[in-house]
Amino acid sequence: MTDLVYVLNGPNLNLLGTREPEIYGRETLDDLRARTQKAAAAVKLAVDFRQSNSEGEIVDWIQEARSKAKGIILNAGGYTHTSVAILDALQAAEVPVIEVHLSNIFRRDQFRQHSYISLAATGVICGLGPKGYELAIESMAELIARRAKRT
Ligand code: CA2
Repeated sequence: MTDLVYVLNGPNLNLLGTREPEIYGRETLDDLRARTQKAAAAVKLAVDFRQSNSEGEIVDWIQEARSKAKGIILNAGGYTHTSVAILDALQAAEVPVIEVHLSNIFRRDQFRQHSYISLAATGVICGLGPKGYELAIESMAELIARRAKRT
């Protein structure tokens, strides 16, 4: 059976492609979804790609991933820098987590340079724009394959 990966996107990422192209590029969230699904098909993964502006909904999806998915790729948007609740959910999820950001958060405001999410992440990709989602998919496929060999 094809392994399923949750690709979760946080607040304001639904605005992609409409404003701030100098920071976030010109691709829309739908473009990003298509790109991610294509990369997943190439490594034989299935993707459930979602976006929410609500912290609680993201926590619910992470809890759901524990039983439904083999891994989580997460761009938590602004919650990256604030959310202990999302960190707690990730730490309970017991599946590999890759944190992704379109922009290089270390070249931006100081408050963006700390991530709660990173404490639960196997790896972090930032600053590479939409390509980062493809790289996250490829790396997740390897993490899942490595885990399957252990069991
Ligand atoms: O670089 C990233 O992917 C971020 O996670 C994006 C978040 C930001 O708060 C993080 O520090 C870094 C913000 C997403 C907002 O997206 C917009 C897209 C277009 C127009 C306005 C906002």
